[in-house]
Amino acid sequence: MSTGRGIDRMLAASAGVIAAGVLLAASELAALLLGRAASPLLAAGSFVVDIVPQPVKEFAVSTFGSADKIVLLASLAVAVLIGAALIGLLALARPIAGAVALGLAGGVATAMVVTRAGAGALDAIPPVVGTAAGIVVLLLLVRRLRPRASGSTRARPAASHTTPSGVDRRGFFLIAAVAASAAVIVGVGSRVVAGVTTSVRAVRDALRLPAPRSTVEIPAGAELDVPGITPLFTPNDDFYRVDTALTVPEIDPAEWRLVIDGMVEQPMELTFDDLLARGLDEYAITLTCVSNEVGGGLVGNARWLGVPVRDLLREARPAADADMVLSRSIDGFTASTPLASVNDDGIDAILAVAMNGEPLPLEHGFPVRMVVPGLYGYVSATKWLTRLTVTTFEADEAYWTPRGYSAEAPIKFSSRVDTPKIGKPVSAGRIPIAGVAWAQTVGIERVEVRIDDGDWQQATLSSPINADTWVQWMLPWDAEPGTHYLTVRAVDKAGNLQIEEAAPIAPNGSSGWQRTLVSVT
Ligand SMILES: Nc1nc2c(c(=O)[nH]1)N[C@H]1C(S)=C(S)[C@@H](COP(=O)(O)O)O[C@H]1N2
Ligand SMILES: [Mo]
Repeated sequence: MSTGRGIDRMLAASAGVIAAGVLLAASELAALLLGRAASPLLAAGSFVVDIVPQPVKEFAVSTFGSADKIVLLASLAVAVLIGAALIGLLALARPIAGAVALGLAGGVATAMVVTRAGAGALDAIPPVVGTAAGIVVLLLLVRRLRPRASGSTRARPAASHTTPSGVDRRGFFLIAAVAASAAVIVGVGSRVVAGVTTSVRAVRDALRLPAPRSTVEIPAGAELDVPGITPLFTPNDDFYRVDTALTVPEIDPAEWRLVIDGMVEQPMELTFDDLLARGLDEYAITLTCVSNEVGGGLVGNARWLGVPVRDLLREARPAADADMVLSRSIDGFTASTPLASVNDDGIDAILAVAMNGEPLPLEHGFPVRMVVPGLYGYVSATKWLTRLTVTTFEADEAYWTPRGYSAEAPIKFSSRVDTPKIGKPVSAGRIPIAGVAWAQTVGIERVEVRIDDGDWQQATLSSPINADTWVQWMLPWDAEPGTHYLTVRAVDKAGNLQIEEAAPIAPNGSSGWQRTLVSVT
């Protein structure tokens, strides 16, 4: 009977997998009925995102790029599959032990769900209900695979549908088929229904923002006419996205609240309409990620509609010894911004509601995010903003601070070559070398390019919109056949030369001059 037992083991493993599927599907259904967004798998994924050490996270981003979240979820799914199969095998040998193991797994999932930011005790119900359903299905299935003692009290039907060992495979297949299809239908169905009924995307599409009181004036010559150069404004669909959110938070503006609290004389709470009623102005600000390598693409420029944070803080009246604003996202992410940066009359730190002429895309923080010129995104640009807590750097720290990044991080100004493209040969003759350079809050004074070991040549700059946005630069080049090194560096309006020494992105941003190899044919 060894092959028969081998088959039963495989079936037991699949029983574990089906039970896990039932667990997940039943939690989705319970979450839908209760109006909760508790998906145990996503909660587990978010938990992993928060606990993995920084080098692993960097490895994931550099290896899988923006597919890192999909890779994470796929790996989790594989881990769940393996774990579920093992539980099935255990249940075949000892049903109670299998049930306990599944119960423990469900308990861990429940813990992950209820410890997510913004979760409450009610969020425990879906995974608990799901776990109970999974255990019932597991026991029903493995029972069919266990040989019965001859002294069984239950009458056995004629041997036609049981194997000689007394194993009821036909009953197993029947229950397995019903449970598996129910899990798929209920699980997928609940997700779809939840997606339709809570579609914040539709709310966003229908949202009409009031016209701004002022718009950014774009000077003549703000955009150079060079094929292959980065456009002056980055279209929303091309704008880089960096965050720790496994699924994009969906916040209905009608339910959005901003709490301003901490070391303030007058704590405040604002609705979305309260914020809009203050009047919107337009700002052009270039956003940069601390993870941007020299020459990299984690930088983008947009026109934002928003309200200055300083106006709100003026009403809240921060205490004299406060020195930080801890901004918090609905998903628990936090950023520590120096109070001085958001209070400074010369720095347009804003709460933004629109990006390039439309409400913020969900991925970029709908309905409200922060944008602060001159600071890396992780210390300033909180998306899905819900709270501003006035505090001190001594008393509080933000999401990335214990994970290897500086608590304060002004952007290191930099310059980048966009064309000729790296690794793409160009034909000999007169061609433009061009790119962008940024030094938010200060402005770019000049950009210089060196070809091979030649002299530094001054590039032509586009007319800057303001000091907070990047400028485009270009230099015509008589390219001769062969391979050539192009090096670019910038000087800011304060007279500082871009840092030559190469630095990694941690703890406070990369530095160095971009040097690219071009082959001319
Ligand atoms: N809620 C939330 N906001 C966040 C982050 C995040 O992980 N969660 N990441 C920050 C980082 S590191 C950057 S660089 C910017 C990126 O903004 P973008 O995705 O709109 O380009 O958002 C910031 N705001
Ligand atoms: Mo970032």
